[in-house]
Amino acid sequence: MATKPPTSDIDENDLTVGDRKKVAVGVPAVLHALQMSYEQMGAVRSAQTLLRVNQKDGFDCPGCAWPEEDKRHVAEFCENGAKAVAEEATLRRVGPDFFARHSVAELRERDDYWLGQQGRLTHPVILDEGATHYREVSWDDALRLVADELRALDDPDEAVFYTSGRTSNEAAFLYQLLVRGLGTNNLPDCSNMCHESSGSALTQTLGIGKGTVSITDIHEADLLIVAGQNPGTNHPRMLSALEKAKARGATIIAVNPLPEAGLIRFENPQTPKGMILGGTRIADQFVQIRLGGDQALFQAIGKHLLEVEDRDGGVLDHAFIDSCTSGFEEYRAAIAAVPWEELVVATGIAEDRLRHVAETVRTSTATIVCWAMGLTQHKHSVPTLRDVVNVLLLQGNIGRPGAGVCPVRGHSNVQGDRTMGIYEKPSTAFLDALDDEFGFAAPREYGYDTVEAIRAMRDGRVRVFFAMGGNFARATPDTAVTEAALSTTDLTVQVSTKLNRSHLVTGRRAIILPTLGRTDRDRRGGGEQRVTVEDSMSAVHASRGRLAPPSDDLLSEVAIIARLCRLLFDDRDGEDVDPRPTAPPLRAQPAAEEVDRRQVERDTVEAEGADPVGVDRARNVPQADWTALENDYSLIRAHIARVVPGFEDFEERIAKGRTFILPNGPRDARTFATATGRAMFTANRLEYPEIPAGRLLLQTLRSHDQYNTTIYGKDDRYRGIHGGRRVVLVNEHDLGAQGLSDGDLVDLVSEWTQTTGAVEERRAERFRVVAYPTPRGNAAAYYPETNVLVPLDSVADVSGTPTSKSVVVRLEPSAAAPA
Ligand SMILES: Nc1nc2c(c(=O)[nH]1)N[C@H]1C(S)=C(S)[C@@H](COP(=O)(O)OP(=O)(O)OC[C@H]3O[C@@H](n4cnc5c(=O)[nH]c(N)nc54)[C@H](O)[C@@H]3O)O[C@H]1N2
Ligand SMILES: Nc1nc2c(c(=O)[nH]1)N[C@H]1C(S)=C(S)[C@@H](COP(=O)(O)OP(=O)(O)OC[C@H]3O[C@@H](n4cnc5c(=O)[nH]c(N)nc54)[C@H](O)[C@@H]3O)O[C@H]1N2
Ligand SMILES: [Mo]
Repeated sequence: MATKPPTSDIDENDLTVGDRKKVAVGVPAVLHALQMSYEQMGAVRSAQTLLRVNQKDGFDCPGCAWPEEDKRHVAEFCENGAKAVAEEATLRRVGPDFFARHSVAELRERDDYWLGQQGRLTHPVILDEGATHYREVSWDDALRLVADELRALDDPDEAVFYTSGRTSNEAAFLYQLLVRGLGTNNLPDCSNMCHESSGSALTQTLGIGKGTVSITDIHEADLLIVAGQNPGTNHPRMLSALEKAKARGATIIAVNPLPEAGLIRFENPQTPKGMILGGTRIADQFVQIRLGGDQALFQAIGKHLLEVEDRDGGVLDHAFIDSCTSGFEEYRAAIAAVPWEELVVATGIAEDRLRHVAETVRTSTATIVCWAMGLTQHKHSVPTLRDVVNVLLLQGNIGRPGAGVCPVRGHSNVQGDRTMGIYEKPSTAFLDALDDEFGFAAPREYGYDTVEAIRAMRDGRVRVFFAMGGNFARATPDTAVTEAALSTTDLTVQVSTKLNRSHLVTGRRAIILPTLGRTDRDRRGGGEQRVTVEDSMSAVHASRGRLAPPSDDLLSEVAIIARLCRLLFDDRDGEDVDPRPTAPPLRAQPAAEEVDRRQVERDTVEAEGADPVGVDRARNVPQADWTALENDYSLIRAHIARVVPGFEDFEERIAKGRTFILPNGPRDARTFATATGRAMFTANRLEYPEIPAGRLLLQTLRSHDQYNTTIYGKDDRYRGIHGGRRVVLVNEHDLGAQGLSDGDLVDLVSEWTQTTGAVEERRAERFRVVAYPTPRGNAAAYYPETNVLVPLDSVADVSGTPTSKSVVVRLEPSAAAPA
């Protein structure tokens, strides 16, 4: 089943490399976004759509999770937000006729760009066992088949339910309920590959797995450190906030192996000044760090602060350290023991430069550290982020204006999905509240995260793989292993908006369930439905699409899950289910006495210490009026309000375009729900990657023309690369040392040493070498083409996140014949 992913986008003749851009955004960005919108949507729909992005009665941009400013611009979108919208609101369609024309085998030869360009999915389709083509199937038959497969499992842990971060709060909440109602916590999500390291480090040290700043804090900061992040491409609206902070006198330090355009200069297309006068220089200091050197950088900053404190005093916030933190002495001792020479080696930056950065931190009155994947996707990411927290704690930079931690999230609702319980390691408090609300006993045993799910499939322990969005086959590491793993299952189910490779790497049977996106109008139960999302700064607001959906036959994510719940939890004797959205509820809410009876049953089970999984599964299911929930999402919000802390009066608080901010102990009151009840200093052993002689450390990153595995085009304008994606950026001195020159074709071969000492090799063929100002010993190439090189077992300690920014490779002259 698993074949090599296609390499048809290698086109050496089209690929050109020009000058790098020093300015991000500006007029070319606007033109580029509009051009793509027109191509996909036409002029009228483009104007209708783009004007509604992130407006108070509009829809949440499906692009990134950066918050909206309170005073919205008329056009509150960025180039890449506009591309994300165009990609979803496209007028191109993939219907049953498309699948009749193209076999799965043929589609598997197409690259990600081609697949995405085909348009929106319009009908449920099924790939029968042994079939060569998907064929149309009714919603009823498709959902019944899924329910039957799930019911037939020997053990609910034989099913895995993935989530990508575009799913709304309402859909996410219902989805996790379905999964726990079945009896498993196998809820891996994209976050496992993304900000899991942030969550792990922040939960331990601050007692909350989220950031502690608001957009106002960004504006009011005195110093912003932006580490391991490329906002010019991935969070362009963040540049406006940084510009505002700068205008008020903030200093900005960019920490990155690459001189990314957005960090160097930025022209704001939303202000005439930005267009005409040539923009702001964003970063005051650019710290060109070695890949994986950030822990050393933050240890160096902490070391300098402590040294100056010992000498002159006046550096530390003693009142805060004494009253709000634990572990300070252990941290101080550990940092004192780290030699400066080692910090210099790990960062690749001279001691006086490191001290200069640290002096900027010392003199700052309020510091925020922002970060993204450059800090989370390394083996030692969790200790790195704990050391970020240490530095902030020294000066009391948590829980006061203009200060704090700011992990900048990826997907537009990835943070909300977690808040709604999409998590393989749910807290007992959450499960208890869920049990009480729905009268059942949710399983307590932790489920699989993304990497564990792949291992379980590989080892034949999973029969059904279900994905709520995303592109699992392409986003995950070790492509060959993952594709083989997926194909061991009996059934793969994808709820998707657009065609992608995960539809082509299937189990024995496969089903695609097309769904509505953010921009689509969602009419159910006679009314237009809204959904809600949470941004990177814990602000919750409603989102409502206005466009006519790509086909009348689409169901929302909520409707799909509600119907599955009905089939699984109500229809246990196989009675017929009326699919009409306006149908009366099949059953009323359970009577109060009935709920009480179930409560007694559950208490008995718990008192006897039995595993809830041992409960009679046929009776231990959540109780709700699924049809009513399907037809009125405010009823789901009413459940959320009773289960999830911070959502009290949910419906009222999102009325009329209002936004509310979820409670955040560290930010609101300097309260820390940690093991010590205080913000925790931690002593972390210094780690940094070792690069064997003659090898390079490869980071896999995003170009300017993609949204994760969705490829918008083949240009990476700011980095000067056009017409192709199979490039590897290498320092020119490393090229010289290896006898290679700019323009050569090479294979990338990753080398991974197993715990047994055996060395495994993985190969990605035919990449054009580009001489680029990355630190010596470091290289960069695009994801997802290079996922094939990331070993499944190469994950971050504690968080289990694949080490996508840290892959040891060697370059070999390419032997393969031209494509
Ligand atoms: N247009 C667009 N927007 C997006 C996305 C998209 O694909 N396209 N993806 C969304 C998602 S899911 C996410 S998670 C975010 C991702 O946002 P980013 O994290 O900005 O995405 P990457 O391209 O992975 O960029 C990583 C950055 O970190 C730097 N870096 C790599 N390794 C290190 C290191 O060891 N130390 C330091 N200091 N820097 C390092 C790289 O040079 C690069 O600038 O963006 C979101 N927004
Ligand atoms: N090597 C390497 N690997 C990485 C990374 C890296 O930097 N390097 N980054 C990692 C990160 S940060 C992340 S977040 C993951 C991303 O992993 P995923 O979230 O799995 O991948 P996406 O490409 O965002 O998923 C795109 C697909 O989602 C579907 N989709 C889009 N909108 C909707 C919607 O509203 N509803 C539904 N149901 N489906 C929708 C479409 O069918 C589309 O094809 O990849 C990770 N993998
Ligand atoms: Mo992400």
